[in-house]
Amino acid sequence: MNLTYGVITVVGILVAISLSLIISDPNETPESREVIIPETQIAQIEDNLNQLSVNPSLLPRTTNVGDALVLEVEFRDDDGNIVDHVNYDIFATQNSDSILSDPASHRHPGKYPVHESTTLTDSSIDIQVIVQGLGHGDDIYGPKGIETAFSLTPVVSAQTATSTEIKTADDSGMSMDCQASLDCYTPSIVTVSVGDVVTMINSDSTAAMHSFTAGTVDGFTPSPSGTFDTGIMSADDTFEWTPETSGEVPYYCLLHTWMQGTIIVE
Ligand SMILES: [Cu+2]
Repeated sequence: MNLTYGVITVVGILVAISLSLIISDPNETPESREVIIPETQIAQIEDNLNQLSVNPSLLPRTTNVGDALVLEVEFRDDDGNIVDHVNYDIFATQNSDSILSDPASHRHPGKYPVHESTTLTDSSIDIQVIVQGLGHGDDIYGPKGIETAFSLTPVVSAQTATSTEIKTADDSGMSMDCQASLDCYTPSIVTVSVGDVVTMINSDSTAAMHSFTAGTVDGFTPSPSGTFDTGIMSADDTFEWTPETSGEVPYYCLLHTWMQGTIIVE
């Protein structure tokens, strides 16, 4: 019923109701602004308010694992109308541990609390909202002690980048044997994702110099693609590359062109 909506707008401010009476009464003189609302009318208003449905809903802003839960609580009646001047308690737990406790919260139109928890783990969040009446100070009306339970599942934020290592094989600069077995680089074929970190390491125990140079080799003639190039690496030098687009990226060693590998970027 739309009557409730009109009632909501004056809840907690019964004075406002008396003002509206003044305005609507053409016989009223300025001197008699002290308007007494008939007790029956107050009782009627209180009665309406007490029957009002006040349904909380959560407006989550962040629900990420590793961050705080940040949310506000909005209230509507059964017809979907916004209910303001709501007093409420809100509590949240994770694994039975309290992560948020904001009793005696109050939502005004345009001025409302934003609740923030401690840092979230990945277990589900249990939230309890208890409506504690409408209005301010001693003028509290409407439903009290009405509990609503919510459950939220924290979101694991964007995949953390994984790191992949590619190493040069021992003796790969001295012997072409590794070419046949495709293990001059180990591993010589790796699959990674866009955004991953690929770490290239010259780990050849003979301390030979090598490179990881993107491109192809025709016979012994290299054609660098420019996608990445470590340049000549001394023993134990490392180089990091983060692929930005998907595709196959062949590479070779500048000094030993039989050394070849492929990075598959998905
Ligand atoms: Cu090499």
